[in-house]
Amino acid sequence: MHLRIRLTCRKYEIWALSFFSLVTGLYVLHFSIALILVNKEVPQTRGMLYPRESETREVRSLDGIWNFVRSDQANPTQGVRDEWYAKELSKSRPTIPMPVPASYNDITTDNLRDHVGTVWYDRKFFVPRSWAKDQRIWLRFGSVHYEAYVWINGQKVVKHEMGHLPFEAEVTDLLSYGAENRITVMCDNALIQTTVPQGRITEVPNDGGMTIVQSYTFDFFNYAGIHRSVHLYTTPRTFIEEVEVTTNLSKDATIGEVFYSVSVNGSAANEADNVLHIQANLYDKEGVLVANATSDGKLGGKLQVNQVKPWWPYLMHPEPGYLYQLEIKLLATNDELLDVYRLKVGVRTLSWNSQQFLINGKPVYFRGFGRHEDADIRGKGLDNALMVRDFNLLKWIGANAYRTSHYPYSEESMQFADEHGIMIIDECPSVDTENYSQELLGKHKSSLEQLIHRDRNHPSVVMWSIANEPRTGSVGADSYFELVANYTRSLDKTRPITAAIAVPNTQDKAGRSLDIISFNRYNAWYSNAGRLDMVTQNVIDEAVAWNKRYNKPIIMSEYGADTLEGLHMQPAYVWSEEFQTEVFSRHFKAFDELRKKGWFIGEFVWNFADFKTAQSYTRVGGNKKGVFTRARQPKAAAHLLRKRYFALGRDLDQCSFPEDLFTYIADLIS
Ligand code: GCB
Repeated sequence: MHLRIRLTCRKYEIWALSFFSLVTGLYVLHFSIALILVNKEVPQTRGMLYPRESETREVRSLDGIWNFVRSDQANPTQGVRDEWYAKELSKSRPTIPMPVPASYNDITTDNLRDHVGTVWYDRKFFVPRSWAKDQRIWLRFGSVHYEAYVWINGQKVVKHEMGHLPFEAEVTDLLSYGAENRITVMCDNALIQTTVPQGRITEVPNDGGMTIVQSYTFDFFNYAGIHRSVHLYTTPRTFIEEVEVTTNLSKDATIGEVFYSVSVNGSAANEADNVLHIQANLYDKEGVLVANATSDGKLGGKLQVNQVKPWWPYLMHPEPGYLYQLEIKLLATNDELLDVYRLKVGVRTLSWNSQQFLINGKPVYFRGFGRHEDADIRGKGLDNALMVRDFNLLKWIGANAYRTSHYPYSEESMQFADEHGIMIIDECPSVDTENYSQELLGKHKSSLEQLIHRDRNHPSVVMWSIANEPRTGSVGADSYFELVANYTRSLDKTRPITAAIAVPNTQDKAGRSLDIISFNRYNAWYSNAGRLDMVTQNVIDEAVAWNKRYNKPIIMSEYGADTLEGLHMQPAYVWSEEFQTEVFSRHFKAFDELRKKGWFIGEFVWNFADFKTAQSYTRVGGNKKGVFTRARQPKAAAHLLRKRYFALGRDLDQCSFPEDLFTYIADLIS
């Protein structure tokens, strides 16, 4: 096994000077000042359908309490050299209990929080005898941050680099059937200049000698561990490995089309006399069959839905988030049923031009949030209670969108967004990207490939965000982002591409490669702190400048102010609830001016809720720019924002007001 030992920072190769661009059959070479980037192929994801039971599939969760060991920081590869995976972890080191899924950082009372390097998990589980018959067994992780190495019964299974994205491997031949098995996972949280996101590892003196320190410029805590569920699932020998769905609507939105394409894995797919085919059935919410089709051997086709109910965002239609169920049956030549997989499908179209972004032909105005997957104790661990609470709050406040800042969120939350009509700007884990290099480019592209592969069928996903606050003014940014954007487009042409940019528009080199420009700016906070009189015109001027430069739709993807709940100061003063409320209000004024111009298409508050960051003197227990506290209770500004989001909903989308939107003050008629 090749293990990255990253106790010292790697050296970066800055390549020769040139302005030459060459296209060959395989490569596109981009040469710019001091950096040459080669557009190499990246590995393509296969399979990874969300684990779902059906008459041909079983799913088992391995979530629960696992055993846990942290490696010695100065000796992160010891466990591999000493083969800790060959037997129970407790035979090599004392173990502690660790919940899965959860970040490990905030579970114990010691300094595990700041551990850098590898940690180990293991647990035992039974595999039933019945699974031995004519099936294949897959082991799937929803996400491990950052890098994972997995063994079953001491045998190497899979290695995966990149947090927040699923990976899986077949374990059919590694399991003992009707017997106990052991799974071992080593997880490495170290971030360096060629990981996504980037970080730095340095060795510095401390009171005990030398210690290893992880630093990063992004503004959220580098939580680590097995963050999402671990599943074992069965498939038949020949099974549905991939399903890709796209949809279309007739001009009058009465007829829907669902295009499906299926890939199959298994020996039956290669038998000359066995032409596999697909029976595709589409059911509405009541379970009524509304369309069906049988494919030829190409395993793809089209379903036509008359009197279709399109997928609409929340508050844009009385019945938002309408989903059909697509049933895919894989059949052999003799119509023998080989496999069944079902998924939800929303029928909608997306389109965009230099002014607008449209869904089902109707212009969209985004009113939303930047968010984090973050909570006390469990960190970034999947938590259904928190997820459902967050969606209740999103709907209470009248939001119709959020950006998955600054990494892909759980698959469960993507499904929830589909159901509730919340639009998602789906962001890959590239945040604060700098020091562009060939290796980084490969990883960045791979993160987008994995993200698009995972999320391409979600109607809620309306845009890809290829980065947050990259240093797009620096050398190499132009060709780097052109390559990243073009690669993203080559994977999905149905959605526009954006990035949340923070450099001044005069310095930016990435906007030309995007379809929609998003910018982050903290007027009255990081610039002109406390000056509420310096917000509105600055926001207007900057948005206008971005539009003028690129002639593309503009979104303000972040604005806000840190706010300590319960701190009140009149007149408004930084950190008080009054100040956050005022900052929002000054932005609203700017947004309303900008909306009149026709190309300003959305406002996203930073942040939905308070969240944890690395320790610094600018952060009091974390970033406090939440409209909700970390415990998901509203600050004063939440009530103001709610009135605005519903007012926009009524003005633009003719939604009705909730009864409790305005508190009774006086009977003004009498
Ligand atoms: C930003 C970043 C976000 C930070 C935020 C802040 O521009 O995109 O990750 O948390 O500023 O509050 O500083």
